[in-house]
Amino acid sequence: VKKAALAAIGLVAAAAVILAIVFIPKLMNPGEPPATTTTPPTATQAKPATTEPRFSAVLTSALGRVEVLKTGGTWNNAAVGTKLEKGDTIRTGESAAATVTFFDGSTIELKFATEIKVLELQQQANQTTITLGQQVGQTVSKVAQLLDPASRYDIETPAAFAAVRGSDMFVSVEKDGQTLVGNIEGDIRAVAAGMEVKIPQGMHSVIYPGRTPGQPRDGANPVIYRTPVMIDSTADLFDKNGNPATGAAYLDIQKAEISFAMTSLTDGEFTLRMELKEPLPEPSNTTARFIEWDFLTDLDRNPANGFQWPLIANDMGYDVLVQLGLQNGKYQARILTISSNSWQNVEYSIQGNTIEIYLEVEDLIPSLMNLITGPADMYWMVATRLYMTGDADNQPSIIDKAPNQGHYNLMP
Ligand SMILES: [Ca+2]
Ligand SMILES: [Ca+2]
Ligand SMILES: [Ca+2]
Repeated sequence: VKKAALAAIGLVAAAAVILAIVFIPKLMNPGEPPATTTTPPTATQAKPATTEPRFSAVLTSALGRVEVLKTGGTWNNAAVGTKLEKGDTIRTGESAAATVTFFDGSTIELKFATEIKVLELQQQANQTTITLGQQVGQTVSKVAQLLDPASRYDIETPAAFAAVRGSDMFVSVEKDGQTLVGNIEGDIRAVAAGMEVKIPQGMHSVIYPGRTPGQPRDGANPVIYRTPVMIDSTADLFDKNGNPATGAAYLDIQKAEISFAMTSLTDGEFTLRMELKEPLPEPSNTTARFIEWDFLTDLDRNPANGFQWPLIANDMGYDVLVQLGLQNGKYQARILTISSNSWQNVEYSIQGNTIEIYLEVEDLIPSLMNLITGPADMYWMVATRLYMTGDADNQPSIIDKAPNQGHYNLMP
């Protein structure tokens, strides 16, 4: 209520400034007759103030380059006090920030290089509707206590629909549409591909375009480091001698990506993601002795340390292998630390053709921590291997890897 009252005062103040600008010439020249016109004003020309949309939004803080695009217009610099209506778009420059305050007292803070469009601003009785489209960038929404349970404050992104019901929400949209919705406080939901996920306070969900929301993970507004999305041409399977081979499409890597959600200077979580050409097999649906989907990392960027296997690991000496394995009718995800030859189970999910494995920073074994100078320093790649028999030489029968040469940096 207090928030709303303050915003209302802000709105009135902003309106007063606008009115003052409009009426100052008249006040300064009280005796001057009205401007001469050759035609009398028509009904369409005369626009009484009462037809102004009541349910607007105002730019209440602006730092650096902030621009507004009015419906049918062009981008113009926007100053504090600029009014936004349904259909308007606002964006911030590379080192800019802005805050928009809505008629009900809710605010949205735009961080740098962020663009949002006002899709809906409405109020009927106590029921308010605010819908924003967030194309790119990062925002924090602080939503006024919604009086009516039917009230809505929603943000649409290229990948998802994020809903707040009286709380603080973080939304981050990357250039490819990948969306992160974080719950700073209160009741936050992410909806995508027909599925709604409630995000607990202090957690976030990542939504890839065209996918359902990812399960909530730690951190309301983590800093995300990502590798580029690795695109691996399909039908590029090979055998233990490196010759082209054919095999099930669930061995054929299509895409992969490693991301690190940093929640504090000393904590965070890795998400290792791999998309195959077809859904992973039912455990009973394979005659292979063993199948693995691997994520390999060279923590110290030193090919001389760790495991070298150019057929699988290209130019890396990998220090950690993270593996989803299928053996004896059972899936299991594990992490292998090469230096100590120790295995440890980790959390994973399989959704159709997509594998995700989740690693906490502490999973990377404290003894290895001194190898890591920061997430930006890690080299990654992915591989699949199928073993038909317990070959004496333990060579996989079918392999794919991405990239086919070299490796990916977590942060370029
Ligand atoms: Ca492939
Ligand atoms: Ca190494
Ligand atoms: Ca490949």
